[in-house]
Amino acid sequence: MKEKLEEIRLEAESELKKAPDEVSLQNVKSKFLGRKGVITEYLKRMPEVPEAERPEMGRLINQVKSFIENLFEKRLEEIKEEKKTSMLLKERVDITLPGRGIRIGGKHPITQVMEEIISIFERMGFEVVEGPEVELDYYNFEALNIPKDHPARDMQDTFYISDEIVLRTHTSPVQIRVMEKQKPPVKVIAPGKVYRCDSDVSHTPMFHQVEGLLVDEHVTFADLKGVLTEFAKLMFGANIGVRFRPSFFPFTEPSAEVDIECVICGGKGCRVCKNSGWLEILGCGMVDPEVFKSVNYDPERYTGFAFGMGVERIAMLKFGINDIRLFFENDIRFLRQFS
Ligand code: 2NL
Repeated sequence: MKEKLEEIRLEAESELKKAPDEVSLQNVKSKFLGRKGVITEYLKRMPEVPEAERPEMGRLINQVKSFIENLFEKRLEEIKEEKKTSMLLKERVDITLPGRGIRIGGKHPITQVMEEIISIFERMGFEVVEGPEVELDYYNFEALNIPKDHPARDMQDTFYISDEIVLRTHTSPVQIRVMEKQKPPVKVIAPGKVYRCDSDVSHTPMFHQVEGLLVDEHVTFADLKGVLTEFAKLMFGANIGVRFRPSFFPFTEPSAEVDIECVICGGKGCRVCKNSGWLEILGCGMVDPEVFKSVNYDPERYTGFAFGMGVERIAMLKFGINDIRLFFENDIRFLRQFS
């Protein structure tokens, strides 16, 4: 009996030590100590043992029982530890690998060019002014000497909100509002969104404009030429050729358009400049006396010059882009090239 118990103890020891996981360990324990376990069977059969031997027998059985229980607990701890170690190995993170990095966004090319234009005129002493995009017909047309039958007021170009209210077609109305409130000297630029009912490779229903206005006593066309030549050279490089070409606007007299030497062919003639060697960048002129009359400025005392340019057009020339719609599609592959 004693020998048999020792055999059982050795068998239990070897099986417990070999158990690879919690479930099989539990099964080994049940096999020896469970309700139908080997040790339990021994305890049940105690009455068969001669009375004198029972205390000794009970002691031996309990010894084997607590041996198995202890070994079970020890092995259970081991298995848990093994499990933890293998989890840690499996989930190991190589902290020496370089990180993925965060992609920092950039300013939209139109914003960049807009800010560059504004910065050039600010350095020359112009002040930035803003105004409403939904504007009265009076400020957008009437005060600028654009009569009711002028083609620029055509239903085709202007978004009408009602008879008297429009989406501004240029930022000039901002400058009319400034002149209404303030007497000369005036030296402002008006950047912002403008709207025209037009859409193709070079026109979008909304685009950006920067207009400028300088009014004082003794302002001449030479001042206009000096300021705008300087602007063209700061924007497109000190060596760029610049020319002033006569033009017409209802709100300026005389009027001109400013061209720069073609940035693509250098003036030789190409597809972009339509073989002329020149590219138009802005329109300008001396403020028409009719405009001064509508803001109660004395046209005998004051003169001034004004100009206007499309930001998308400047950006297209600067970056060599041939389709204005790219600015509005927000394709990340296009935009990334500017950040
Ligand atoms: C262009 C031409 C121009 C003006 C805008 C202006 C404003 C006032 C009075 C007189 Cl308040 N003129 N603005 C003058 C000449 C040309 O813009 O091609 N813009 C994209």
